[in-house]
Amino acid sequence: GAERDAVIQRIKTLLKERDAVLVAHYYVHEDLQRIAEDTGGCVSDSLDMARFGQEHPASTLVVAGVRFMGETAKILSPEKTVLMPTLEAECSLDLGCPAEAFEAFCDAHPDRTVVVYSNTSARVKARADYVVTSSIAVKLVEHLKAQGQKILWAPDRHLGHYINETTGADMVLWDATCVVHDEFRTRGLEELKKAHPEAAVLVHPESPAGVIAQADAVGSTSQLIQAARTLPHPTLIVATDSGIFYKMRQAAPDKTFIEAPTGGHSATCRSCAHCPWMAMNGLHNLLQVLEEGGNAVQVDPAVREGALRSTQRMLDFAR
Ligand code: CIZ
Ligand code: SF4
Repeated sequence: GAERDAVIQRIKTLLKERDAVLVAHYYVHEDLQRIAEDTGGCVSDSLDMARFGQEHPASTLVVAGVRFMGETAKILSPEKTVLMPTLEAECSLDLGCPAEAFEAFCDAHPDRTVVVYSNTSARVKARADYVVTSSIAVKLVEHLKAQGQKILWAPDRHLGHYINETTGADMVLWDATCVVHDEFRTRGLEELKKAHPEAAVLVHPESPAGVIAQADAVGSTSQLIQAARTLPHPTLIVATDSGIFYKMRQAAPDKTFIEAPTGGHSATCRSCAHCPWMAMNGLHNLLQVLEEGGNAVQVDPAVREGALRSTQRMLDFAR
C-alpha cells in the first residue's frame, strides 16, 4: 500500500544521504532485492556479495542477509561501516560449527589443508587455509587434490559429501547441515518428478545426497539461476530457498517453477523452504538501521587478520 511505498522511498533516500549501498542475498524478501536493484546495489550469492562490497566505493555497506555475510564484508573492508537490518540473523551451519570444537578437530588432523564454507564465523575462517562458496568449492578442491593435498572440510556435510563424490578427494567432513536444504525429501521429489515428466530439477548441494542424485543441475544459487535460464525445460522443480524465485522468474519469465517437497510440505505451507534467519530482514528494520545507524558489524582485529587471509584466497582463486 501507500505506507509501504513511502517506507521504500525513504530507504532509497537514506541510502543516498548516508553514502550507503545495499547488498542483498537472493534469499531475502523480494522487496529488499528490488531496492538493491533500483539503487545500484547488488543482489547475489555470498561470493558476489563479498566481491561487490569490497569493490564498491560507498563508505557504508548495508548487508541484507545473515551474519556471516556481514562479517565477510567487514573482514574485506574494515575501513567501511557495515550495517545489517538485524544482527540476530544466524545460520545453522555457522551455529553448528563452534570455533573451539572446530579448532580441536583441525588439531586432530594436522596433515590436512583446512577448507571451510563461507557460512562460518570469522574465528573459524581464521583457522582455515581456504574459504569457499558453493560456486567454487568443487573447483578449489579439484585444484588442491591435483597438488596432492589432503583436505578437511567444514561445516556442511551434504555439500562435503557431494564434493567428495564429484572430485574423489576423500575429505574428512565436519557434521553440520543447513536447516532449509536438509529438509528436501528424496521420496517426495521422486513422486513430483513422476507427476511432471517435462520438468528439470535444480538442486543446491546443501541438500541430501538422494535429492542431489535426481538433479539435472547442481550448483550455487547463481549457477541455478543460470540453469533456469538455459535449460530447455518448460517447468523447473527447485530445491533451494524460495527467496530465489524472485530472480529466477526474472531470468526465465516464461517458465513454471515448483518448489521441491520438504519434510514440512503440505497444502497449507506456502513457502516451506525459507530460511528463518534470512526472513528476519525486512523493510522495517532496514529503515530503522538507516535512520539510527545501529547494528554495525564488528570483527575482532586479531581474528580479522587470519580470516582475511583465507577469505582473500577465495577471491583470488575465484578470479
Ligand atoms: O544457503 C546459503 O546460505 C547460500 C547459498 C549462501 C551463498 O553462498 O550464497
Ligand atoms: Fe544458513 Fe541455510 Fe539459512 Fe543459508 S539458508 S543462511 S545455509 S541456514
